[in-house]
Amino acid sequence: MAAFLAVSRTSVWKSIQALQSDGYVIEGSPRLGYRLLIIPDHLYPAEITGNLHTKRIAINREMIHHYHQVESTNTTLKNLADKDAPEGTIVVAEEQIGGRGRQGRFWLSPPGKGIWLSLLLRPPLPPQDTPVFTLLAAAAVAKSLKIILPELAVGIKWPNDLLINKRKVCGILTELKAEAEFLHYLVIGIGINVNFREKDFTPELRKIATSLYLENGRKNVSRQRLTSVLLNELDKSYTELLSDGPRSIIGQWKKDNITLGKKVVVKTVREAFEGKAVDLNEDGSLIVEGKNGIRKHFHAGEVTLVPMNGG
Ligand code: BT5
Repeated sequence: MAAFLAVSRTSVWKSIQALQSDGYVIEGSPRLGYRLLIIPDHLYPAEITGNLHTKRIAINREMIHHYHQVESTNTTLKNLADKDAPEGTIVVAEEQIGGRGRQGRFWLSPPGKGIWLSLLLRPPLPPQDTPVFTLLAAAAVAKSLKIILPELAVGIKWPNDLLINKRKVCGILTELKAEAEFLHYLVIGIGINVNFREKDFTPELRKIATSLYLENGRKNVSRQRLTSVLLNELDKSYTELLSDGPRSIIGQWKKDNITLGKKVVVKTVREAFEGKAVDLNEDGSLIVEGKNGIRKHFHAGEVTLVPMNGG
């Protein structure tokens, strides 16, 4: 190995030690060499980039920043963005100790159990065009899950939840830095519960959340594979959005959504509006028709699906 790589034996040994301390199981035998037995399911850049064919996102290893623990991948990435990190930069972490949902709510992110990932984009669009990016991310996650686990029925609840069997498996938090007319950058944070066991959830979350492991007949799902597939899908959708506008994103979102056609209550800071979710507008807003036939467009809010006929 040393001869092949034109390095010293000591440097091979040091690298092997470093890999072992990162969780790689490597067997060594004198005069024969080393054998790689187990690759840990950590989201190391080297394990992800090999399967990428992206044009904008994570186009080289340096654009994937991996951490064992952060407060929040969104916060870490915003700091990098403020220091001019390029579009397509990714932050992934094994664990978040201050994972965030919308409006400062918490997002449970235990070590090694999920994908806690943030993506930096700098689209040449005005700030008011950004809500569609949450839909883009939700549709990309839904597509990726279909590729990896085709038997699971994943549905998108407007705007940012992915549900399986009515329980939340993924949430998305899009944050931006902008002036009135100018968007500096967007950070799209995606959290997917991958290999959570029941005990990994808090008692409250156990009732409303789920994981791919739990829905997949209690089989572990490779976080590395899912991350690569997701980055490829995000890249494809983003490229499409830049060249053709939001139409195809809206179309994909509609295909996988479980909101349209349902009775809903949309809670905003101003009101709780009840009606039927009738359509999704090109700008990503949800159109809800109230009892009196009045249609309202919602750009933000909390949707509760109201069971119809006890269903
Ligand atoms: C979200 O907020 O759903 C957005 C979650 C975004 C998380 C990602 S992880 C990477 C990036 N870095 C971050 O710090 N955040 C992003 P919201 O719709 O407000 O939902 C929050 C609510 O979901 C909480 O109040 C809990 O009830 C519930 N919740 C918390 N952790 C959960 C989990 N792991 N799975 C399912 N539900 C959870």
